[in-house]
Amino acid sequence: MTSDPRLVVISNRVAVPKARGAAGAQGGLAGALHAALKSREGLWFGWSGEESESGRTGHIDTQTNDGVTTATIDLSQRDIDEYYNGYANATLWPLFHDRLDLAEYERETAKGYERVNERFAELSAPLIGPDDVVWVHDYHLIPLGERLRARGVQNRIGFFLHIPWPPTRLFVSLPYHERLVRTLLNYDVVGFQTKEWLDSFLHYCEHELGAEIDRNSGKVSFEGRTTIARAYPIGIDWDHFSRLGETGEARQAQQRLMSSTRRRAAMIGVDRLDYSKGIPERIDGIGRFFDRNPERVSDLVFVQIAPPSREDVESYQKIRAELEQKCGQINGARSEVDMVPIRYVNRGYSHAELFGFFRAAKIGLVTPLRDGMNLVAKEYVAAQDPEDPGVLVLSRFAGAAAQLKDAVLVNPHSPDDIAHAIRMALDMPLEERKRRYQAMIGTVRDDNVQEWTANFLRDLGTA
Ligand code: ADQ
Repeated sequence: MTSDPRLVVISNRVAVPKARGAAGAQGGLAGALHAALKSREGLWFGWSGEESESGRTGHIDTQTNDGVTTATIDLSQRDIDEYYNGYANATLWPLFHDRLDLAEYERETAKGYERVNERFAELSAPLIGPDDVVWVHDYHLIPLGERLRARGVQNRIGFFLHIPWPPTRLFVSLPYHERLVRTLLNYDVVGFQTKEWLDSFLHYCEHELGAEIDRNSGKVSFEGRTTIARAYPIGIDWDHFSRLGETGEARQAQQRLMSSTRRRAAMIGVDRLDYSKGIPERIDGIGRFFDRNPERVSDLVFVQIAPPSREDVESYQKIRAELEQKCGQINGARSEVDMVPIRYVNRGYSHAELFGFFRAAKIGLVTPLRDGMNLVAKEYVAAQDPEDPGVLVLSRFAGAAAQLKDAVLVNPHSPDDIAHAIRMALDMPLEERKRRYQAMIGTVRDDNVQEWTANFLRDLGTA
């Protein structure tokens, strides 16, 4: 018997546990939360992903699966347009990933965001027991804590932001930025992926709000309330992921990739199709590598796996078209009758298959322009053979770079830098590959998702 209080997780989407890993577009959050809930017989509340009017009438669909109870509501088309495609993914997501050029500021979508947060509070508050600990996730639901407090919820409520927190000079371009941050200070604990994002948040609180900050304890005191703000770098579910290597599915996937590339080294990229992931810039880097090293075109095959996401948002349609064009250009210029240098695949794979592909790939190319953490980087390292590990090429602008300093770190905006890193990785002697792998595997194994959950919930329990 565990004496831990029950955990209530509230996030935008709720993933049915069985579907885990199968649909890549679910992103890193789903797997992480499922592991946390399973150990505490928790409740997971959020949007079903379905469109209907039933959420407006208060209908909640409840299921218990694998020790986790899910309670989901549908959203109306207007809610989806304004809250999800609108404010969350066309305002906050680009702004928080430093893409002011893509951020749309519309009053209607801002109102829709507040309305859906209010509905989440209205429908989830009655499900929260007096001793439950509540953990709210991500940029879709920043105001939810304040809305729950307004309904008299006195429980400990924590919030974790999975994406970066932008520098103050960018963040202040958001209309009503102060209102958004004030709502955050209704949580007992606010967590960020890295110290860099935490520092940006504290900078805002101190300089724009005039809050009192204690950087040692992470305490932010404002108008009589205290919130703890800290960095909790998320990790992978090591126990689950590292065992996938023993499965037939992983071995088959590994074989499939290796036999199809024959003597060529495979290089892999796995991302949701998202402009923050730097995929077109990565393709430019590969093009530059081929231009600079034409004699090595036949040494390398690049596999990019990128399932579409957020297809109703215009910027996501554009990135898809841009990528198709770039891959087509390079393949047109560099293919032979029996060889295509870039394989671009628009679908998701299971985690076991990804494990196999990662293991088969001599180079993992993870080059986001901005990323809260990036779990693919950690999964790539976890899947390597310790006796003959591949090389991780990692953007210095991913949160993961703060922990994986022994990756080959690159500036993802620079095709020359990426081209140089690819060459270095291809030529890297076994001893150096092993040394880098050994320096990274400890943090990937030990700073795992269970540790992340335990650290956050420990602070929430004592806040
Ligand atoms: P994401 O932006 O979705 O997550 P990431 O951390 O890389 O990015 O997680 C992606 C997850 O989805 C990984 O587990 C990966 O294996 C899986 N995935 C990606 N492409 C896939 C494919 N084609 N098929 C199957 N699975 C695929 C957000 C933030 C990140 C942060 C996570 C967790 O943007 O910065 O690391 O949340 O906090």
